[in-house]
Amino acid sequence: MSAPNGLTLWGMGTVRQLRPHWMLAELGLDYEYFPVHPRSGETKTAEFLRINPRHKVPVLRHGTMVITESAAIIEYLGDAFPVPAGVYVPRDPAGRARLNEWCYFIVSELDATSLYIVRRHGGLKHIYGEAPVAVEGAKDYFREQLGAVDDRIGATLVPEGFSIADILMVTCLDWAADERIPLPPNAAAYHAGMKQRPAYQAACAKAYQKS
Ligand SMILES: N[C@@H](CCC(=O)N[C@@H](CS)C(=O)NCC(=O)O)C(=O)O
Repeated sequence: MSAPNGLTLWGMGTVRQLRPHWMLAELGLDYEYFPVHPRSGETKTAEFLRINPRHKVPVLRHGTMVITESAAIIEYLGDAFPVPAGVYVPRDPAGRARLNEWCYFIVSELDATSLYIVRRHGGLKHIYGEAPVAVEGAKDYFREQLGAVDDRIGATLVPEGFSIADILMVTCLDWAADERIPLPPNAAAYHAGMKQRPAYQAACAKAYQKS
C-alpha cells in the first residue's frame, strides 16, 4: 500500500519529533507513520541507517526524497503542499528573510546552543557526560537570548500569521518548561495561546502516544 500523499514520517517522543507532526496537522495532510523512538536502538538498525546514516529522527520521505532536520522538514512541507488560510508561507525574499531570521535564531541559539546542552549534559548525562557548569550556563544563555526578543513576541512571531517559526519556538518553549526554565512574560502568554491550537494538540497526541 502506498503512503498517503506520498508521505512517510519516522520519529516520536521528543519536541523535535512534534515539529513535523504539527506541520502536517496544520496542512491537513495524512501520512504513513513509523513511531521510532530516539535512543531506543530503533535508529541504529541496519534498515533505519539506510534511511538516515546519522541515526537521527525525525525523518520525512516524500516520494523518493528523504529529508532530515526538523526545521528543513517543516519548511519543505509548507513549500511543497497547498497551505490553508491561517498558515503563512512567505513567497518573497523579504518575507522569507524575516521568517528565517526567527527560524535560524531558534534552531541555533535556543535549541542547539542552549536546550540541547541542558539535555545532553543534564537528563542524558549517562550518555554524553555530566557538565553542571555547562548546563547552568546554557540555561542562563537561553533566558538571556529569549529575554532579548521578548518585546517582539505577540500572538505569532511574524505579524503575517502562524508560521513554521511558531512551530520551532513553541517546541523550544515546551522543552524549556520541561527543564523548568522560566519564560519572560510575552513568551509565556504566547506559549499558552499557541498550545490551544487544535493542530498542536492533535500532533501531541500522535508524537507522544503511548505504545
Ligand atoms: N537537529 C536535528 C536534531 C535531531 C536529533 O538530535 N534527534 C534526536 C532525538 S530529539 C535523535 O534522533 N537521537 C537519536 C540518536 O542520536 O541516536 C533536528 O532538529 O532534526
